[in-house]
Amino acid sequence: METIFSEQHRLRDAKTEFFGGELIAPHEKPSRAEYVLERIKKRQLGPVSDPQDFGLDPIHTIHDAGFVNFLQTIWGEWTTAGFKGEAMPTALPVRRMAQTCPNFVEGKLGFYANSVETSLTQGTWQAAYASAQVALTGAARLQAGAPGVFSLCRPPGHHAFADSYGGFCFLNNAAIAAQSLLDQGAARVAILDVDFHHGNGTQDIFYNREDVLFVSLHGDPLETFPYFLGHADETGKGAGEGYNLNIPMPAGTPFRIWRDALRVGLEKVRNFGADALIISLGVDTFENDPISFFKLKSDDFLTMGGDIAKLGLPTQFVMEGGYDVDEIGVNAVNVLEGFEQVNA
Ligand code: OKP
Ligand code: ZN
Repeated sequence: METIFSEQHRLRDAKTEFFGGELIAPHEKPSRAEYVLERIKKRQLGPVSDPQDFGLDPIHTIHDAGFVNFLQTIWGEWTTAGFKGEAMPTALPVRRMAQTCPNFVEGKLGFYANSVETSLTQGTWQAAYASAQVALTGAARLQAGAPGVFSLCRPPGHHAFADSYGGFCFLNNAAIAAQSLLDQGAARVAILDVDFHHGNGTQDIFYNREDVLFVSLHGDPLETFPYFLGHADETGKGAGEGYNLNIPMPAGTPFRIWRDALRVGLEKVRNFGADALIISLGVDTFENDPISFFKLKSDDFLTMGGDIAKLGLPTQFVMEGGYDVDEIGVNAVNVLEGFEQVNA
């Protein structure tokens, strides 16, 4: 399987993540992508290619123009204002508060944030832009007839909404890829999110649409990040009713139970009649992941890839989370190898 990868991911190299009342070294760091790339080379998974540059237009099909402009300009405004640390909001417009974007940088940060652990830094926009191009290039490969492709995106995307960032995410790579497949002629695209965390941004982006099915398997949002969205009764709205499926699971969930949920999700995708499948591939379901509470083992990721392959759909894997850096490479590449063993 071909991997699409951009060295520009390194430009996202924050010094701080707000965690437990402290500023810590971020979980979402450049070495994550390097571990995955190293494993791809070691296993000889296939060629590694640079992305093409599709520009801003496909990003604007998903994201609000004011939000994209904010991501491009916020670091300059923050340094001009004279702040010493990385850019983070202090006030957020929750429940019935003003929907007008403030003028001052600190207010803008609150207006466009959906969670506050994620700092904005020099280079974040460039890395997020490159990550979206990695996703778009993968989609183009499917369009050209590839049965499978891996977009090694970093930073991740599934917590980015049309007009907000958070949860280590800035641009929604999987959503941008799905829309580009539709714009190139696909009638229906399914997104299956196997990251430990609910893909709240992806759900919201497609919530009232019938041309994109969103299925997510994740930790119960009553107990874990991103909270608020990801409950089983969120099934879509208007024309999108029935095209959103959430399967939240409790702490300690082992692969045996998780795999049953996967079967339900894959059946939903099959009945939808998708032309293409995008996997939001987070491997933070791993038993040793530092911020998650599922119990998958490394071999389980091979099985997962095989189960996905049995659908027989053109499949784009888009990298999301996974934080136990020693194992993230093994686990991510196991999914891809499991997929290829069935597809071979
Ligand atoms: C991004 B992705 C835990 C706080 C969690 C944010 C996690 C973002 C995960 N106490 N902080 O879905 O892997
Ligand atoms: Zn995650």
